[in-house]
Amino acid sequence: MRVVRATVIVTSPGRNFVTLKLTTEDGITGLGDATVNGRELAVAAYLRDHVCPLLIGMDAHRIEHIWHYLYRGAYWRRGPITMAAIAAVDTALWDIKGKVAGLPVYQLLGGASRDGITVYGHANGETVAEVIDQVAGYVDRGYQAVRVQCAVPGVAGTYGVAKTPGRPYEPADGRDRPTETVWSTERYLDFVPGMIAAVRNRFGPELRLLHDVHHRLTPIEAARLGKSLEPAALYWLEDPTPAELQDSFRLIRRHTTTPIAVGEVFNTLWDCEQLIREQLVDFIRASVVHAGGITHLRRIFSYAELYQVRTASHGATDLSPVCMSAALHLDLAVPNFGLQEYMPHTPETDAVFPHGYHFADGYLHPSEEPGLGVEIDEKLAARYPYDPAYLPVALLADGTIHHW
Ligand code: GCO
Ligand code: MG
Repeated sequence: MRVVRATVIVTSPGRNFVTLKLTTEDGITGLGDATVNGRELAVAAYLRDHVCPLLIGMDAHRIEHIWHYLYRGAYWRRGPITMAAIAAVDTALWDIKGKVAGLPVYQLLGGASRDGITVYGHANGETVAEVIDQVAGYVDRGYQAVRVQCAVPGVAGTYGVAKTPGRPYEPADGRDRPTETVWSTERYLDFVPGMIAAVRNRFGPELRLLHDVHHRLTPIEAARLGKSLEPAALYWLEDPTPAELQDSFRLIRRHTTTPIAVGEVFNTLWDCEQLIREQLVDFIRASVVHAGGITHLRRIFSYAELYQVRTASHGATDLSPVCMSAALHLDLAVPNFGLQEYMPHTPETDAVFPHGYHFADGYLHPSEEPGLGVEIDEKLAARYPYDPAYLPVALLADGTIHHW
């Protein structure tokens, strides 16, 4: 079953998405997400110029072989751009295989290991009272897990807090260059434990509470934060420190039992091999689009399973509904599923990517359609041309560029 067409679709229904569409000789199509927030056109070019031409004539059934052709065969391995491109090909091929088999992809991965996917929502606000209101809204809608972020007093433009209540907080919005925000570790560390304690006191012990640091602390600062958050019994503390140096998590571990989640910027197993093997983290947040597709993410999750590390895929709105759909099929099948991030897309995005996954009673459920159960309305997509946008940068008061 030969691939006869490979097209890259860039569309911006509120934010930019890059989608690969593969078509086989018998007219079956498959979709893959290739979006890298703020660097979208780099992946589009990598796909169009270097990958799509190679796919024409290949047997669409040989998913594992094609993965290695693009990875081992390329000499230049790893990195977000390469791995997002490979991910898109891989995801589209699983979609095609599911359609040919007449089965939803999770059935091809071994079938359902659970009845639904537990997801967490994002509560954020300018004040603790606003955050508490938002958490209450999620609890009312049946969520069992909520991430809490609050503007830090005296830190203008705290990342993770929506500018327009109710809209996703993170569309990259720097059009010509990144917006500049200010970061203060001192104010942050002073404020966050009290904010989270207030949420915990209001909602009791059962609700799973999460908090994302976005890599802003040094290892010892992260250790201090983890320790101070122990009474609040967080479900996880996310990205406490940049993870290039995997050893730094040993230091955090030495000081705190607060569970740690990392990995949304990881691209392969090699980015987290030590973190998992030494049990330095509790949740692995790698995603289908940024970690080489279903094939490679499944490998990461299987490795994590050996060490009792659970899955927690990134699911922000810059990952398209194609990626969300693929994540849900994998989440349903793997034995060591932990939690899935879920930020609903805007209605404009949902209209461009009609999909069958849906939220009910605190769980997300993948579509039962053959394949991934998500399509792209190309006519509608064409009405939303690429719109340049950058994520913000954070600076210290003296102008030093701080970590993402
Ligand atoms: C999350 C992430 C997002 C990212 C965004 C970057 O946990 O959802 O940290 O907030 O910053 O997806 O593109
Ligand atoms: Mg995060």
